[in-house]
Amino acid sequence: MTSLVLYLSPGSSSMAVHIALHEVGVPFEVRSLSFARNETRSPAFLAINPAGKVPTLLIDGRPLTEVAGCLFYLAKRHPEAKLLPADDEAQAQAVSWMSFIASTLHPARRQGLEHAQQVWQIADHRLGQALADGDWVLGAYSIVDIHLFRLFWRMSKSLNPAPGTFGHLFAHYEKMMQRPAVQRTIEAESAIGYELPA
Ligand SMILES: N[C@@H](CCC(=O)N[C@@H](CS)C(=O)NCC(=O)O)C(=O)O
Repeated sequence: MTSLVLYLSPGSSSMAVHIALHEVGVPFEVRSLSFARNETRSPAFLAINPAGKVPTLLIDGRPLTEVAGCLFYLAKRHPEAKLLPADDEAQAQAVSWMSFIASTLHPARRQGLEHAQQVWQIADHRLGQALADGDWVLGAYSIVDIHLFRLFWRMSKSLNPAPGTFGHLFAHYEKMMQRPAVQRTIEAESAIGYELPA
């Protein structure tokens, strides 16, 4: 059996991979790193991931980094979990969404509130178009829903949304919160303790 070890910090980007591991239902080990104690910058961790970032997933000891890479691996390795539709165009949409989430949405808040609100409005509009074809971003539930949810879960309060804005994102968030894999992840990570900046 493949050995999986997830380096995480509660509530951070690694939460998406933690949710996917619970969705897939395979055994895995968690190693939690403290931002407050600078553990992502320790020589031991930098030897595993020179970028000093979580998530880092060890697959039989080999490191895999970046949320999108880890989610893609878990979905492909465990097709029975149905976390990625099989057809080429849907997979290209998954890459498109996860690139947009990682490169545009994730860094947006650092560029100011107004910029963040603008890009999240694009995300909300794009999500509204996607949901016209089903309950989830790609029609069927997938790793894209997990990636998008984790970032909105983290960012929604600091976006200071006016009432009635981000309607598609909030509806998606509520649906995600019903999933046992999401509930188990939040339970496990809150038990370790959040150290996220406000
Ligand atoms: N592009 C990366 C971003 C990962 C990332 O920014 N991780 C942050 C937490 S959200 C981190 O590990 N920061 C620790 C540090 O920079 O020391 C991904 O998608 O995985």
